This record gives sequence, C-alpha cells and structure tokens, in this order.
Amino acid sequence: MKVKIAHCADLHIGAKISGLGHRAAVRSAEIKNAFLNIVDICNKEKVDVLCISGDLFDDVEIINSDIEEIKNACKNADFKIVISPGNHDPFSSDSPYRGAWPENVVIFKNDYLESIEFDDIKVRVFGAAFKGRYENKSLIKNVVAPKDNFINLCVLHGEIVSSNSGKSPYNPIFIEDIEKSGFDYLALGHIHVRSEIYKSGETFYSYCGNTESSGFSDLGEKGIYLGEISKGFCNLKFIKTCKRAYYTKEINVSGLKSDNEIAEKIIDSLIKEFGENYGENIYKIILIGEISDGILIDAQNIKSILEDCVFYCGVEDNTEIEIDTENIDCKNDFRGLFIKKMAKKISEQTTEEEKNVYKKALKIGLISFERDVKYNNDN
Ligand SMILES: [Mn+2]
Repeated sequence: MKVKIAHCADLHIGAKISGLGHRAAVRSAEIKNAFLNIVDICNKEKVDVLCISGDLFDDVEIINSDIEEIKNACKNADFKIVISPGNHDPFSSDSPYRGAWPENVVIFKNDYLESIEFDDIKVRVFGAAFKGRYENKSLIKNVVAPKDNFINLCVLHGEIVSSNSGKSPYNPIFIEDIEKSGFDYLALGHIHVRSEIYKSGETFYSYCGNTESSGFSDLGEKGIYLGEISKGFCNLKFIKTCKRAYYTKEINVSGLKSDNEIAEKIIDSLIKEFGENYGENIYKIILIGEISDGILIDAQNIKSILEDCVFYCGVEDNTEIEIDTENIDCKNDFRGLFIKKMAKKISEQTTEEEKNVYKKALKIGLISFERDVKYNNDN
C-alpha cells in the first residue's frame, strides 16, 4: 500500500505585508492564492491527503470572506485535508477553525496527539493543536503508532530541539521521540526554511517551509513536498508553488557613469541568473564598487527605472567614491580641500570598519555639494 500526499505549512494567510509600498495589497492576495494554487496542484496530481502543518492563517482574526474562500477551495479538493493548528492560528475560542468546515477536512483540536483512520486508503493520521500562542510541552512524547497495515502519518507544528538544550515554547520535538514514534512520515511546520527529508528510526520527516515569503529575511523559492509514502519508503519531492520569491543581490557597478547604465547592468545580471521571467521576483539590489568622483548615483531613480521591468525592488547604494588622488592637490577650492582632508582621514584609520565610516562621510559630503542629501534613500 502507498499513499500519495502533499505537505504544506506556514501559509500565513492574512499576514500584513511591510516594505512593498504600492505592491503590498497584491502581495497579500498572492499569499492567500497560494492555497488555491496548492489545491489545484493536488487535484491534478491526484493526491490522497494534503497535510497542513499549522499556521495556515497568520492570526485567528481573519476576514470572513478569506475564511470562506479557503473553505470553498477545500470543498473543491478531491482529497482529504488534515490540519494541525500552529502558534499563529491556534485552536482558541475565536479560532477560524471553529464552526463548519467541509466534510473532507479534519482539524485537530486538542493539545495532545490523536489520530484519525481513513479506512478506504488504509492511512492513519496523527495530529494535535496549539491551543494558544505557546506550547511548552512536547506533543509527540510517548506516542507510538500501532504496528498494523495502516500507513502512519503525523501532522504537527513545532520546533525540533537538541536534547542538550531541550527547550522551546513552540512544541519542542526531540529526535529520540521521532525515532520511537513509528510514524512513516512526520509532516512538520513552523520553520520557514525548507529542510531536506530526514530519517530517524523508521520515520521520515521534514519541514516543507512556508509557501510564500513575506520579506527579505526569507529568501528563495517556496513550495510544498509532494509524493508517495509507504512503509519504509518516501519519495517526496519539492514542488515550487510560490508566485514569486525574494532575493538580495549585490551588483558591482564600478566604472559605470549613469543611473541608466547601472539599471541596464542590473537587469542584465538578473536575466542571466533568473532567466526571462526575472521580473516576477522581488529584489533588494545592493550597489557596490567604486564610482568616479563627480558622477552622482540616485538610488531612487534607479529603483523607478527598474520598476518598469520588475514587480518590486529596493535599491541600496553602497558604492564608494573613487578619489582621483593625483588631482586633489591642484584643486584648492572648498570641495578639493574637503576631499583632501577626508582622504587623509581615511588613510589614517587602522581598521576597515573605521575607513568605511569616513568613506561614507566623504560620499555624503560630496553629494551635498550637488544636491540635498536624503540619508535614507534606500527604499
Ligand atoms: Mn509557527
């Protein structure tokens, strides 16, 4: 017997988006649509069970129309859906999981492990709920799956801890307990970075990661694990489901002479790395390198040029000004004196860190000779 499953977690529907300016509303909708997309994929792939390992919602306070949309998507699923609520969407008194959900949806409601048996596919699924923001006890302690002909899955939100430190307010999970559990697959949620598929004892387990990132602290492609499980067998594969991903890129723009040249170089390197659909992603571009004295870079202007081609990008100007030391002496005007003084200061500093402070001061000073300085012009 085999079962085809999909494993997703941490969708965080309803999450507030910060830092995306006019794109925030679109991005919010995309985070919700991720679930609809996953249901479509699972229908096409004919999965038997979709495991949702908590934090489907970002908060228990969710707009009703969003809850209805999620319930409708569940209703359109040709498979079973099992949910173990997490710390963001605990099974509290005001939980969106209260009230009626479609028949094919099983929601675990207690803060101890229980199981449900699907006789038709010979699959038993264990799960438990966070009842509040924290869960200090370990929800899979002392649980051992029966040894019979059922495939045993477990869906759980929690944090794997090493036995030495051994503490987490988010359902601490010990590897030894995974090893003893006898589950065939443990579908974990909470950690947004996808893990590989690990095995401990007879149990395969993984964090599939979140489905859509909401910031630059969380980079790269996101999605779900999908595949087959049977006794001693697991061929789950990562499937990218995210609409777009966040990336931070340092781009060396040494020697370039205008905002347009810089924007062109950025686009060229994005195409090279991400292909023709590079514009779908969300980027933070960090400009590095040396720019000749007298050439003014305007990060805001570069950003607006780029935003004709990409969904969203921030541009941070970390370039340094290349000082023409040979010509400093002949310029005895105020600007020349300033450069000379600062060049001396830079050379006097002993650490790179101190040098960088003076280089930045030189840059800001030189810009101020030409125009107003906006100190925070990186968004
Ligand atoms: Mn969580």
